[in-house]
Order: sequence, then C-alpha cells, then structure tokens
Amino acid sequence: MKEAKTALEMYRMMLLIRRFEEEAARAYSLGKIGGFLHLYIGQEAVAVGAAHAMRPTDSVVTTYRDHGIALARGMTANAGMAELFGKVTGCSKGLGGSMHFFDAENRMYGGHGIIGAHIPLAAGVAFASKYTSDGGVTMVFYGDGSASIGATHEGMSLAALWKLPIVFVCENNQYAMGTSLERSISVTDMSKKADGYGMAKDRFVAEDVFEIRDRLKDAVERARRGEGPTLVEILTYRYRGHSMSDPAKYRTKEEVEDYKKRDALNQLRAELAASPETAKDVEALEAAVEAEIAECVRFADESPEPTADLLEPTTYAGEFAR
Ligand SMILES: Cc1ncc(C[n+]2csc(CCOP(=O)(O)OP(=O)(O)O)c2C)c(N)n1
Ligand SMILES: [Mg+2]
Repeated sequence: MKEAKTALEMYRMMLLIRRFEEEAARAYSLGKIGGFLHLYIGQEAVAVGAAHAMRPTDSVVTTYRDHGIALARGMTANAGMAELFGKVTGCSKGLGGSMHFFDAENRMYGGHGIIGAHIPLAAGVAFASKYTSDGGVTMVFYGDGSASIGATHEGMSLAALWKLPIVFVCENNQYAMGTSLERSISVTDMSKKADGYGMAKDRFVAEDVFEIRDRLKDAVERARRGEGPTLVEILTYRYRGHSMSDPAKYRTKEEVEDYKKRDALNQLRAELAASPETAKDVEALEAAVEAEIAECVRFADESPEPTADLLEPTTYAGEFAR
C-alpha cells in the first residue's frame, strides 16, 4: 500500500463526509434541519484529494454543496452539524445553514448559494494573495451547471489576465439540478474552456483519491510559481438527488448503480483492507468515525438556537456592529 498513513487519513475523511451526509439526510427527514440540503455523497474523493493538494494557508471557495469541502479542510463535524440544525454553535452561528458553511480559521470562504457569483469572489481572494505576496493559492469549486454563468466567465477572464494564483475545479457530476450535461451545454468537455482564457487545463475521472490529489497539486504548485490559473475538470457523480426535495427521476436506477460500482470510497476501503500494513486499522478507524458522527448529532441537538442580538454584528461591520 503506497503512503499507508495518508491513505488511512484520506479514507477516514471520505467516510466521515459520507456518514455526515447520511445523518444529515436522516435529521432532515425528522424535521431537525430546515431549508435546503444538498448532499455530497459520491463526490467525497474530490474534496479530500483537493484538501491534500493544498497547504493550510491556501484558501477554498465553493458553492452550496459545501459540507464535504468544509470537513476536508478541517471544520469539525460538530460545527457543521450544528450549522445544519440552525444552532448558534454552528460554523456560521446557525444563521447560514447548509448552503453557507464558512470557516475563516481554515480559510474556507463559503458556501455560496448563487452559482457562478462565487467565482469572482474567489478571484478576489487570489488577488489578495498576489497583492500581499503571501504565497497562498485559492481553489474554487463549481459545478457543470455553473460553467455557463456570466460571472464565471468574468472571474476566469480576469484571473487569467492577471495570472492570479487560483485553481478552478469544475466538479462535473453530469447534472445541474434535473438537467443533464448534454441538455445544458454545447461543449461537454468543459476543460476546453481553458483554451479561451489561455489557461492550463486538466480533465480526469474521480476514481482514485491519490490521483485527484496529485493532479490538483500540479495545478496548485503551478499557481504558486506565478504561472497563473488552471482549469481542472473532474468527472464525478452524485448518488442523491440535487437536494432533499428531488426524487431524481431524470436518470435511471441502472445509471446510478453503475457509478456506485466504481465508488472511490469503497475502492480505497478494499485496498486498505487487503493490505497487511493497514488492514488492522480499518475497523477501529470506522468505529471512531461512527463515534464522531453520533457525537456531532448529539452536540447539534443539545446546542441552543441563535438569539436576535446576533443580527446586527453579523450583518454590519465596524462602527455599526455592536
Ligand atoms: C445564479 C443562479 N441561478 C440559478 C440558481 C438555481 N440553481 C441552484 S443549483 C443549480 C444547478 C447547479 O448545478 P451544478 O453547477 O452542476 O452543481 P451541482 O448541483 O451539480 O453540484 C441552479 C441552476 C442559482 N443558485 N444561482
Ligand atoms: Mg452538476
């Protein structure tokens, strides 16, 4: 088993994300979570590979399908689940909910509901790194359905022109809500868009978390060397519907089952269980994840709700904030 310690850590995090999402779905159906809930199940390897490609001082920006990326960057399951439950102990004080996970300490700058609009924001974070020469790289995630939004183009244009230290990661999960890729975009190889901006590009299937890490790391280090942005299209798949209210009738059960056969999490588990170096650790690690998940649900349940006095300081800054 190559890099056994890292492999175990990557598996632990992928499993934590999957179990977090499953428990969130359960809590949603019990009425403990309000508003929207978009699950990341099936795409975990992307977030975990990405987190391992970055330094703690690098930054991340993403869309509303944000729980996995937040956890992979180091947010605690407690802070994540409490946010979903709308509790004051959540990462956004219970005021943001599922779509607005935010964790400045781990440089996770959202969690954004308006798709595409977060791309110029990420370019701004990357600009700050370039302007202050802090050596940081920004990684921004967006979906196939965000690729055709005007703001995506504007942010990419400027980032390429100014050679900003940024990596654009297109998580192509084949669907934008209920619309398949072929029905929403004329060129389905989205990495080709990089050519129009004069950016480097890459494109691959998300099956091996190590490959995801290594290929994203190439892009991150290119950005860090001052050679500008890269557009990386990663072909992935979400097993659940777009949100909890989506029964996903626009695709067949066979299609979903086919993707599950190549599940990156299960493949890594099989490798770890087959290797004498790591086999003994797998079950203990899984028990620890179960305990962490049970604890975060308990924590979220028992935490208090936010109170009205939070409204002003979380809306205004400076002299207007009390
Ligand atoms: C500017 C804007 N237009 C429309 C929406 C409504 N909307 C929410 S999710 C979504 C599809 C996004 O699909 P994709 O980018 O592929 O992300 P995925 O859900 O697959 O992760 C749309 C159109 C939105 N959030 N923002
Ligand atoms: Mg999509």
